Order: sequence, then C-alpha cells, then structure tokens
Amino acid sequence: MSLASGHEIVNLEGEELAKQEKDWKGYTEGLVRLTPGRWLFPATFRDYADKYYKFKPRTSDVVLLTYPKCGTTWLQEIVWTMRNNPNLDNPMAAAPVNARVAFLEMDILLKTKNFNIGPDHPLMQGFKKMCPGKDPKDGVFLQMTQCSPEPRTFKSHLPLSLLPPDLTDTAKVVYMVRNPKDAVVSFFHHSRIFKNHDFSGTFEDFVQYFLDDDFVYGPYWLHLKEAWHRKDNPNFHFMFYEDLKSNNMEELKKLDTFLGTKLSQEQLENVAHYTSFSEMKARDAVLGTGADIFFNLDIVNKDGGFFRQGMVGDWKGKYTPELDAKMDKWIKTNLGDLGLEFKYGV
Ligand code: PPS
Repeated sequence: MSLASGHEIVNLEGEELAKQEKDWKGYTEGLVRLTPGRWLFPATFRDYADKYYKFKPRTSDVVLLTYPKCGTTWLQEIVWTMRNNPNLDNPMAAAPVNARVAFLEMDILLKTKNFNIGPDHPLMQGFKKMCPGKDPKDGVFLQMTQCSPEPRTFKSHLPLSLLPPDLTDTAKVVYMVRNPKDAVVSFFHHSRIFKNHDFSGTFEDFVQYFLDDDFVYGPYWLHLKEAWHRKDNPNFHFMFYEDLKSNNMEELKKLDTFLGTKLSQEQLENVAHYTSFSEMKARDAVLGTGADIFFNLDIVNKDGGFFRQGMVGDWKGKYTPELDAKMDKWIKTNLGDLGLEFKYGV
C-alpha cells in the first residue's frame, strides 16, 4: 500500500515481528515498516499516516519537532510560555502541558489494547471541551491539534518526510536535537516506564536496536538529516538540547527573535525560571491526573518518572567500554561530513 507521502507501508511479519514482540510488549497491534527510510511505527500509524501528511498548517502555527527524548516537553513549555504566558499570569498554564500543546500523532501511540481511556479520563474531558461535537474515533489528538485555539503551538516526533510538504513554507518550525548517547539513555527509561512501549530487554539490547535503526520512530540519523538540510529555511529554527541547557538565556533570545514574541528581559527571565528542570519536575505536568494509566508505576517508583535527570552527560558510566566504542563508531560513520557537532558533557 502506498501512502500520500509516497512511502510504501507493510506490516512487520515473521522473524522481524517475533524479535520485536519479544522485547516490546506494548505494540499489541503489531508494527509497520515504511520504505524508503525504514521508518518503524505501531501498526496504528497506517490509519493516520495520510491525515498527518495532509494536515493543513497555518501561518500562525508554531510546530515543535524532535526525535523522541530530545527535549520536546521542555521546548513545548518554553514556546507556549513565550507565546501565551510571559508574565506568568495565564490561568491556562495550570493545565498539563500536553493539553495546551497538542501532540499531533499521539493517537498512534495510545490506540492499543493497553489504553482504554474512558470518557471520564481528563484527556477525554479535555478533548470534549476543545473539540465539541467531534468523534474521538477520528483521532483524539489529531483533532485536538486541529481545534487548538489560535495561535496554535503543537508538537510531533514524526520526521519531516511524513509531515505536510508545505509545513516549513507555511508555519514556523523549531527542531531540537540531543546528543544520541544521552537520548538513548533517556529513551531506554521512557520505554520501560511507558506501558505503550513496555520494553523488557536490557540496556545493551536497547542500544543495539538503536544502532540497527530498528525501533519505533527510527532511524535517528535520517530524522536528524531531514531537519538539518532545512536549517537555512527562514521558517526553520534548528537548536541543540545541550546549548539550551548550557546557554539558556542566549537560546531563549534566539527563539524570541525567531518567534517574533518580542519579550522583555524580565519576561525572558520568567520563561527561564518557569521552564527550568526543577520547576517542571515539581509541577510534573506532562499528562496530569490519570497519568498512572500510562505508566508502569513499579519502575517509576524504583527508577524515577518522566522528569528523570534533565542533564547533559548522564550517559557516562551507563555504557560498557565496548558499547561506548560501538556507539562512537556509529556516530562517526553517520555524522560523515554533515558539519554538525554534538556536545557530550564534561
Ligand atoms: S518525549 O517523551 O519523547 O516527548 O520526551 P522529551 O520531552 O522529548 O524528552 C524528555 C527528556 O527531556 C528532559 N527534560 C528537561 N531537561 C532539561 N530541562 C527541562 N526543563 C526538561 N524537561 C524535560 C527529561 O527529563 C528527559 O530527559 P532525561 O535525560 O530522561 O531526564
């Protein structure tokens, strides 16, 4: 079957599927592979792929893109606060960040047997309020993205080749990347705490999936390269998690210029403080009440929740020397002459 984006989509079958099913118990409806690119997604992607590709961006939209675990939630809170709450007096800020900044393709991650979100769940209540009269069967998160009040700020982890082709001609797009060593450590934790992934293998297994470009949302490099090639587009702002961490105010000023928010120094300081790791962790406002349905609480209680470390260089000591050498080789090969450099922490 061909998608509107031009990709061929097939169900993962046989040994390939068996391997995934052994380690990832959350993909209860199977997986699909896209060509070209070898993108891997839960099978639910098939129902939505064309809707994402044909999504109508608006000139007032700001779209936040990252590969998973590269700091989108942080970016969501920063950009929403810059656009809607620079004086920290907007009552809407009390809502979980995911209810203010819609997550375009979250339907593909939640439409699994593990998540029977009832009509009373806060997410469904939020949907009914934001999209009155709409049928959740047509996509809760897709429609929340469409119905978000203007100016819309929304996020996606999809690669640019699966998003509307006119996206960067119409909307403003911010892409943030994080060094792969920290991103993998963060993704490993995420895949264990979130029931929709439910990864049961070891860290070594996990890294191998990453190196083989063989897990959901992969391949990391193609995702990044598609974005890097747009970096000179005036509607495109490319940034690094590590710079946002080490040079926060400077990066906020660059964002302010790009977004045209024209914030004062005091407002920028409000944003910096409100979106710091400690403040966001204290609010723990990713999904809000009812989040326990998404998380494996045994692992959360033992190893921590969504706001884990929020730092650069946490990967150190997590990789065996052999695994680290493999990772270095993989990074060197893939970086090639791209002209992009990562910071790994001291
Ligand atoms: S997701 O689930 O893919 O959308 O995750 P994402 O938000 O992209 O990335 C999660 C990591 O970002 C860290 N984080 C932050 N770091 C610094 N400052 C702030 N304010 C912040 N908020 C979230 C979060 O802790 C995850 O990284 P790790 O390394 O796991 O702590």
